[in-house]
Amino acid sequence: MNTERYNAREAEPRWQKIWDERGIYRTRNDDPRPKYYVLEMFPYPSGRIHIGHGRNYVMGDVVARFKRMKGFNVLHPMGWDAFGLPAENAAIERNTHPGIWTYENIATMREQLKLLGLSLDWSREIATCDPSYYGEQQRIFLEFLQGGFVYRRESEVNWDPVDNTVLANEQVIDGRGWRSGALVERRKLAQWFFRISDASEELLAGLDTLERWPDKVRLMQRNWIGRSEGLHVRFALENAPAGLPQEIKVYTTRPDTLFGASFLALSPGHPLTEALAAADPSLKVFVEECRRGGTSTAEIETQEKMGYDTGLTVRHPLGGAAVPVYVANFVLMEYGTGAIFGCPAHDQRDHDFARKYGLPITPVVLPPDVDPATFSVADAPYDGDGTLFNSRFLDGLAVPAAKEAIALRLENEILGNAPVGERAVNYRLRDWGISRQRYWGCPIPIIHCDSCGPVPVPQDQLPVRLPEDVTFDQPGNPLDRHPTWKHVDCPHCGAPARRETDTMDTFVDSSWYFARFAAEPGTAPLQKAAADHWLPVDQYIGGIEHAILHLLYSRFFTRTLAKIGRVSVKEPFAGLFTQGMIVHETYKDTAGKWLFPEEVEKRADGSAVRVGTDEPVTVGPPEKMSKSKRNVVPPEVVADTYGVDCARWFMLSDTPPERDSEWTSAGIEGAWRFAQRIWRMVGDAAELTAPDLVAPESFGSESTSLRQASHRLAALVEEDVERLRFNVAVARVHSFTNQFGDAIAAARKGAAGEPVPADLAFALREAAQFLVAVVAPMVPHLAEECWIVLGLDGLAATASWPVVNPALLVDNTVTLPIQINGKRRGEIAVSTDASPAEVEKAVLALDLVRQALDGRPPKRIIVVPQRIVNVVA
Ligand code: ANZ
Ligand code: ZN
Repeated sequence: MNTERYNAREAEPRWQKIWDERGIYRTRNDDPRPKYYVLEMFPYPSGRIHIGHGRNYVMGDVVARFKRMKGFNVLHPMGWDAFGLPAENAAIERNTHPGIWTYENIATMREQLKLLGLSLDWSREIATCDPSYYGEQQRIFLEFLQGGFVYRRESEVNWDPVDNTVLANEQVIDGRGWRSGALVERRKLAQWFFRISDASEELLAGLDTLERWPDKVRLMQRNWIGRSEGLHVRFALENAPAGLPQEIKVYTTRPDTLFGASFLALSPGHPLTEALAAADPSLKVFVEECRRGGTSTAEIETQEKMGYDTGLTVRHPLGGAAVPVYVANFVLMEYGTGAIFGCPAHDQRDHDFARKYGLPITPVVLPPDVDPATFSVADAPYDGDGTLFNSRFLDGLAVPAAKEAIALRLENEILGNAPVGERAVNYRLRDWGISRQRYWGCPIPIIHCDSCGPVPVPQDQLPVRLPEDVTFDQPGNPLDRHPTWKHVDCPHCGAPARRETDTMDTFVDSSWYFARFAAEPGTAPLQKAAADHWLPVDQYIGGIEHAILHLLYSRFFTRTLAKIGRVSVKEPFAGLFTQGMIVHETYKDTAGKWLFPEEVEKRADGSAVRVGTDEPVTVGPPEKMSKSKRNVVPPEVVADTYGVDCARWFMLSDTPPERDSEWTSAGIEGAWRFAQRIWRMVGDAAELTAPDLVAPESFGSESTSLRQASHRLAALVEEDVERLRFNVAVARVHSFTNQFGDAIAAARKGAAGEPVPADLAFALREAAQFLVAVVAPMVPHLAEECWIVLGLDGLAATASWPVVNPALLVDNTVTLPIQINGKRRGEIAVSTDASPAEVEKAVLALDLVRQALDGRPPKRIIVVPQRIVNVVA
């Protein structure tokens, strides 16, 4: 018996060192085994990690270790999403360079991740701020540019008029600059864009092939791409000044509501608005007012509706009253045609607008089973299905039929020499603006020349490196202020020119890193053969917060890389899993200050106090672990107490992995007790049996049922891990240990000095080995220790998954009651396919039957197959 308790603190670093020295997690591309690529979304090096960050890495690690045991050549790499704004903010605060802060954090977090015992191939580690990485990204950018996937145009940015600088969306807080507090304005700036909107249809269609993605994520992407089918409708202007366009084209998805139209609205950025504003100073003021406030969609959508009556009117295309034309702040220039017709009775925004400006609200869709005489939309619009009314030839039609009827009619109506209506498909997805007016990012490799325009930096001058000698003592982009960096000669004509001082959105950095990991370390960052070998990622794991942007950009990037011949695969992630968060109670002292869990002591009566005092602590409900609320547990603390295996086990237990899970000290203690239990049982089995047992000829029912349990455990946990149902796998291990424990106790009792019967000994050994192998992906350090106790060769980390005997998976015994002279006397377990003669023989051999017969043959014996055995004595 293992009399010593399992000492995780001593064992864990020792095994980590051994794994490291033997390089067992180092992956080679030329390994002939089938490949398996498991990846967790790489972290942003923001400082330190806490145990809440660890859950997805541990899940990925279980998969990686399991797949290795199943004979795959597993790629499980790690890197750093290292560019971004927080590093610049830290640089400002601490007066250092963003790179210093970033690399310090990387060093800390790397050690912390190593503490978790993750089976990562650290030789492939990358940081996106490394010039070898971002240099390749600059090459890709230029290839995209050449392929027509990148262009430059004017677009709005958040402008801080006090600091005279562009702000990122996250630097606009309640419409004000985060440092100056000034009201933010929108300004136009020439910026670079990726043509992701051209890929809308294929990105949408591709979602259907991603069968191992959560439905929820696919739906979110579908909504984000936002395909809609509608109609372009042209309205003739009645009183437009000469020299201006004489019509307005709108996009609508509800052409059925055309007879309820009570106004048209143009976007403030619409060309007609701009033309009108040139001659109308108050319209100009209005447009400027609309420009105020940030550029984020959320901000635009929550703004109060504002309109400006242009005095223009249009004719309704099917006759009727003239309709006024407004400029309205809620109409986006970047969607549809930048102009709409408003139907206040059936749309909330139009309703708000009509109420504010006193426009008519005419209902044209009647809900089912509602009396038109009492139906009112005065207080709220109705946007559901129904039947058309107040709509001439559409009256009586259901909404879908009415859409079709009016589309047909308008397609045949002529204005000028073109149809009034034309069917159109629109996507919400906008092109991806990648220009950022920041230092800590990948420089856009372009040189601006007054005569040649934007010129690509020649290949042999890549990478364009960030200058090291920059200052953050003034607002704005240090690249722009740098005395020499941007001044270069034009690669075309040699005239003095300027470097592009914008850097790329950091989402670009994370859009191809999974392809970088495919290349062996020290080689070119993006290699077709390597990428084609490893991609797609078989299992990608990360937070739901990346359901849209990161995953969509990566899909677009991969498809575009395929189009320019850099990779063959189109979809980067074949399987996706979005894990839940780890939550923890929060604690506050009497002054309302947040406390760390280790500063709090729970009393038996349920109250909480500050450690070593009587000062009461207020306990708040579990919330996402976060530094700001101090409800975090550092991995070091766990490693020094229970060991990280217990943390790993606890993270995988109880809660389904997609749901949030609460970290409690009771939970981690439970994991610790469980680790000790496995340790004891494995020790017991080792003590009761000899290593290298040979399978006996036959097995009794006791040993057979233990063997069945062992084989079933391996088969079921395999299925659970394949489906990432870690909590179910853990529950199966628990129930197996109950049966295993009973078998050990029975063997111990029966033994009393005698050796354990050969069949049971074999089954006990097998059970111990199966148990250790099955838990090895989850508690890898403990597994190594048990491996030694069992006298097994090599490392648990490089062992194979147990070979399951399918014959032991079918439960092929049946228990038959035995009646003697009509009275139930006992039972017998027989094979389900035993013949009646075999059953008869087995029954007659039983002690209880022999005693009842007392040496005489039975008068009669009746075997009812699968049911009962009757003996007449
Ligand atoms: C008339 C109408 C009546 C509309 C009604 C809706 C309800 P989706 O489905 O997302 O494509 N729209 C069109 N272009 C717009 C723009 N640039 N800015 C703001 N709104 C715009 O939305 C299409 C609907 O959004 C269109 O259908 C249009 O309003 C509005 F009872 O036309 B609808
Ligand atoms: Zn030039």
